[in-house]
Amino acid sequence: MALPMSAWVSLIGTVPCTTGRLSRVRAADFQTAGVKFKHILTPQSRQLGPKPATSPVRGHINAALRADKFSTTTTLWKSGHGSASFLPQGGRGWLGKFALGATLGVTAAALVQSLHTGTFTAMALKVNLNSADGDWKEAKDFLLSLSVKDRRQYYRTSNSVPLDDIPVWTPTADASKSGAYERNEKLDQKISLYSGDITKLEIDAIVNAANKTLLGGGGVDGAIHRAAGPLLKKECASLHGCETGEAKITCGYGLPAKYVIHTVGPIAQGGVGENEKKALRSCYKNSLKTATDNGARSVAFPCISTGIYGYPPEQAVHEALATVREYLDAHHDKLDRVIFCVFLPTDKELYLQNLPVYFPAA
Ligand code: AR6
Repeated sequence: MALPMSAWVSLIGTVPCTTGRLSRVRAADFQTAGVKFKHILTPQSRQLGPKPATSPVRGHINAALRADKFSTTTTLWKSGHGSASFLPQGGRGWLGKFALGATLGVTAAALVQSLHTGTFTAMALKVNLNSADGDWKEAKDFLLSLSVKDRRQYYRTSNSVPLDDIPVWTPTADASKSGAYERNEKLDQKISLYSGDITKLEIDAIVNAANKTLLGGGGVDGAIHRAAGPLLKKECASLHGCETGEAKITCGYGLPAKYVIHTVGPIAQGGVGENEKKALRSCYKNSLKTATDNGARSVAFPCISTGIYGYPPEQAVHEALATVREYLDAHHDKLDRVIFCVFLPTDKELYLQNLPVYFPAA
């Protein structure tokens, strides 16, 4: 588009209009919640012209964002008309807008498109995932409104791993592993064993083995907070902690995962009794419930409590597998994939040995 966005804004602001979809746009909405404006593109307006695959405006702004130039309080679209007169109600409908567009040498679709892109970039300017000064609510609303493809440019980590690249676990026929569980073919495509860093997974939700403060720590908790950026800690601070065995959800911010589900495992350094077992099972169950309650269909677990909290991994693996199996038996329609993300080769071996017990081939 030849004219800069601010010029279009100024031009449109001078045209009164009462009918038509554009007249529903108010300046206050525009400034406070850009996500609402994705609705500007209605099925009808889409027919007028396709959205360009890439936006030079957005590319430019993202480059600036990467360079950390913009603060969270930057407001792009303050035109000379002031916010209240940005797009006034009253005046012409589609015909008038189209005539205006024609006069300017562009189509109405181009005007709609420029508003859509402008809204997006206005919000993008407010989102700085590298600064603790930002408004986490604004960033969260914005990020959760994006498709996976659009969210990729905000990742703070490289080499993300999409769900499609994580193979499903293939049940093996091992008679020596037969246990209490029968084969449930609906589940065969829903389980994965992934060996590597959980912060790289581009899925709906990763689970964090957190502590009761939810304010970060070492181990996988530290890795998740580092990769997500400082806004994660700000949202966590608003949750007022979490009890052992419970789970709370936040945005993933700079992570490839859309959400982080924080759960607090039992401290088992003094040994494992019924309380610790129950608490560990609650971690898995409540994390899965939190995921499904929030529409997250792919979830990855680290080996909760088996690091700093000292739960013996060879015992924890049974609580993890049994709880996931039982949850999937009851709610398989709500989840597409549950990934056991192991970090240590010894944990990988434990899961390889025990997966056939809980997800048998026959
Ligand atoms: N990706 C996947 N798994 C990982 C990663 C990673 N990037 N890093 C470590 N693990 P731990 P806990 C594995 O100690 O025992 C924190 O300070 C690791 O190999 O992270 O529940 C919290 O704030 C192990 O298998 O969690 C709490 O204070 C598993 O993650 C406390 O530690 C869990 O180890 C929680 O201790």
